[in-house]
Amino acid sequence: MSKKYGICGLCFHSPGCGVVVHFDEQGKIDRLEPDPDAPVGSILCPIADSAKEVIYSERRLKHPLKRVGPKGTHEFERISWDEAFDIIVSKFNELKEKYGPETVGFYAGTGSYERAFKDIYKLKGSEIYLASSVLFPFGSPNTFGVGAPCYTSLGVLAPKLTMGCLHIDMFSDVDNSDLILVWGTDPSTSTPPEMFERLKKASEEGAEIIVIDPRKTKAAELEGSEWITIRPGSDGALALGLCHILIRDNLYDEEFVEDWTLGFDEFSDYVKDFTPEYVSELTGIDENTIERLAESIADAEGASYIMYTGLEYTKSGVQNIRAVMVLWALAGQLDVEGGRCFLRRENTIPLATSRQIKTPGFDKSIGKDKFPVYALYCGGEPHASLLPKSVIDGLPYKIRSLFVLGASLITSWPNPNLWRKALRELEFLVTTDLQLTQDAAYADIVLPATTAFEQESYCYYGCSLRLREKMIEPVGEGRPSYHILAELAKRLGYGHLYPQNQEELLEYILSGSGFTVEELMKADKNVLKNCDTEMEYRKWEKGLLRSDGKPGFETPSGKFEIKSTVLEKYGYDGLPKYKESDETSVSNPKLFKRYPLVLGTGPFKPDMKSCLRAIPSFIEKYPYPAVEINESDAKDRGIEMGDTVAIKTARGSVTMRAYVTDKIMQGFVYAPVGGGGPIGTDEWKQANVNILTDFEQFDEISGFPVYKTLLCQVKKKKRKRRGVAAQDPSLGCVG
Ligand SMILES: Nc1nc2c(c(=O)[nH]1)N[C@H]1C(S)=C(S)[C@@H](COP(=O)(O)OP(=O)(O)OC[C@H]3O[C@@H](n4cnc5c(=O)[nH]c(N)nc54)[C@H](O)[C@@H]3O)O[C@H]1N2
Ligand SMILES: Nc1nc2c(c(=O)[nH]1)N[C@H]1C(S)=C(S)[C@@H](COP(=O)(O)OP(=O)(O)OC[C@H]3O[C@@H](n4cnc5c(=O)[nH]c(N)nc54)[C@H](O)[C@@H]3O)O[C@H]1N2
Ligand code: SF4
Ligand SMILES: [Mo]
Repeated sequence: MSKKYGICGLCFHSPGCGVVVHFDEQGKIDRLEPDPDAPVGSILCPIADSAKEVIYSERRLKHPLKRVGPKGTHEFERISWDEAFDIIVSKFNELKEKYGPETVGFYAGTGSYERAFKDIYKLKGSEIYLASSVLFPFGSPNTFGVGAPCYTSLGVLAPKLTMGCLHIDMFSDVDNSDLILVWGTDPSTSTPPEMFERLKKASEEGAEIIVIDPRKTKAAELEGSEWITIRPGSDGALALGLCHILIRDNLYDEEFVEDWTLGFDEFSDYVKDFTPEYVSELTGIDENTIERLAESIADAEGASYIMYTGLEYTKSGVQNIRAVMVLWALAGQLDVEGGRCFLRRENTIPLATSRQIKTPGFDKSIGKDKFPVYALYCGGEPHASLLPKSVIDGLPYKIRSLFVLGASLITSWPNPNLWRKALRELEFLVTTDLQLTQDAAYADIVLPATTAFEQESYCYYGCSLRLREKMIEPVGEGRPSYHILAELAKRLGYGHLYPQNQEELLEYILSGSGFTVEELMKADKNVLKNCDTEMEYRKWEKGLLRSDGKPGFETPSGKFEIKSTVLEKYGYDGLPKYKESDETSVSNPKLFKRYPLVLGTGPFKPDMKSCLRAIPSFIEKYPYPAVEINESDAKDRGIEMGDTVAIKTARGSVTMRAYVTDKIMQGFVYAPVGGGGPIGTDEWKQANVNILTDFEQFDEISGFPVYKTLLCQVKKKKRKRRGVAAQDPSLGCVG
């Protein structure tokens, strides 16, 4: 047995937890242990316990594959990497010649989050990483990504429009806050696990923790915490109602408003209607609690929040998040000790961007008209929700081929049948993954990727950067995604545009950072740090936020834009206005009669999407998907723990088991994402939750589907679910 210090390579959502990797006699990874001295790593998430099973899983793809069976099946034969690249390159060139380069597209999913991959293939001019420039030099602007249904609202659009910065340019100073709002996120199960540890510490030290969530997550069980249930999707109304109280009672930061904001008077007029009474009706929270919450936020010696997808997946997701940002600024909790703060720019390691590549044609980018603000901040990235229309209907023109990397379109987007149809319609599809996906059933070529344990790279933690050492050789013939694309670029004739190996990569990425590769190699645990500049607060007053060094914010007006000039320019409401989603008890009472429960969907957190679905310890613990339902809703329906139930929406029905609990509010049910793939138990394979969601309901700014506030009914099923026959065979016997 030997061991080595390194970085966990199982998930990329986290900035990379430091681990001690233990190897067995054959040099295989045996287990992981936390490394508290690493930049992040005092605790590992439960997924880390499964490292060995994931890395050496039977279901890992080990060789490139070529389709031999009909589309819709997973019948492939093994081919070499050379053959695979030859086929891909000749097909891409053929399509380029026949129909134009823009008809070949790329899609990057959450499996592409590895840091070097993100930095090297980032689109020039984009504020986010979730796409790839690899086909830009080929001539195609059509690179899609999982930023279209995830993170961009919170991470880019809302903060950029309001304050001119990104989510990652800020932090919540929870270590110093007296009050912490946990708003629409579950840090106890999200990766990395460190945030929940910090919350625990805050609660032990006497901080008040308020959880605004229709589910009682673990944060709501910490000492000194309070659980406020909210009617799903009404968070924007709550934020506006809290602003109403701050303005009504003169509890807001007048000086800030006067000197540094744009649109306060109009906003103040708009929120006049959001009285505690009205907001109570909309949110289901009683008036006293709303009053008390506003006072607490204004009075706290440092109030911060953590927030995520609970606010993103409604019709006005971006605006709701903006409303919370405005609330924080009005309450004087922006950039103060214990508040929601801006990072000091001096405390970062600036990574190189000079080799980033610009879209070859913003005008040909699909979706720039429908989601112009998304396109603006994402370097012209087309919005992936428009992909099926392009492939199936040729609108605005036909995409004929896709290279999909680390994604699962059929299980992650609403309307799986539409995506199936689109993938079937493609002339040529490549998927690249650790395992077979449902999308691969339509792939012509499947490429095997590696976990990050099998590759060299680096991890970035803001003010520090750490080398990622390869821990083991790739399993089978797997290759890191980064290298697969570098080789693709080379074979398409422009490999020189991307670093082709680790030396070139590090040399490039550190150029201009003030550090050298030699320093990185020599540093303790290969960690470079630049964290010494002291904190300063209210940075807008001191010229610490804008690139020109002037006071103010990096927005078009230089102000904190309560009313966004960019949104107005593109025809949206400038103010953070609240809109009901299309399918709620308020907006569609008729439908509510037929579907009287609110459906929320979200990642199944014991898994990392579907990575663990095939491994024995997961199957033992979670043999089937379960929908959380409140005890009284279950009782009304004669449903008991573990019963097989049908969840129905206006779109369709999905079968799961019932998880009956008092930790979810009455009227709300919560179903896991990730079923519907080709791996795992039959019950998981059949439970694609996105049969229930709606492709036609989305946030108008970000284009994000409304994944969390739809109407449904849940009924007990007596019989097991079967596949639906296309035709009833008994019909032939009638008469
Ligand atoms: N272990 C693990 N970690 C992951 C992932 C994973 O698959 N596994 N996925 C990663 C990814 S891609 C993402 S995007 C993040 C997501 O990270 P989170 O957003 O923290 O994920 P969820 O656990 O879905 O938390 C959302 C919370 O919002 C609540 N909620 C639902 N609707 C509403 C609403 O209308 N209002 C309010 N206030 N709350 C609401 C839900 O009950 C839930 O507790 O997690 C990442 N981390
Ligand atoms: N109904 C509903 N749908 C949702 C959501 C919801 O809350 N409700 N959440 C949305 C969110 S937050 C997200 S992020 C999207 C996710 O959407 P996707 O990213 O399209 O879906 P995943 O299932 O996460 O697929 C990730 C794939 O990456 C693979 N993978 C993992 N590691 C690697 C690697 O190193 N290299 C490569 N090449 N592949 C790898 C995995 O095996 C998996 O097949 O889904 C969205 N869909
Ligand atoms: S959050 Fe879990 S899986 Fe992700 S890097 Fe940390 S320990 Fe590994
Ligand atoms: Mo996500």
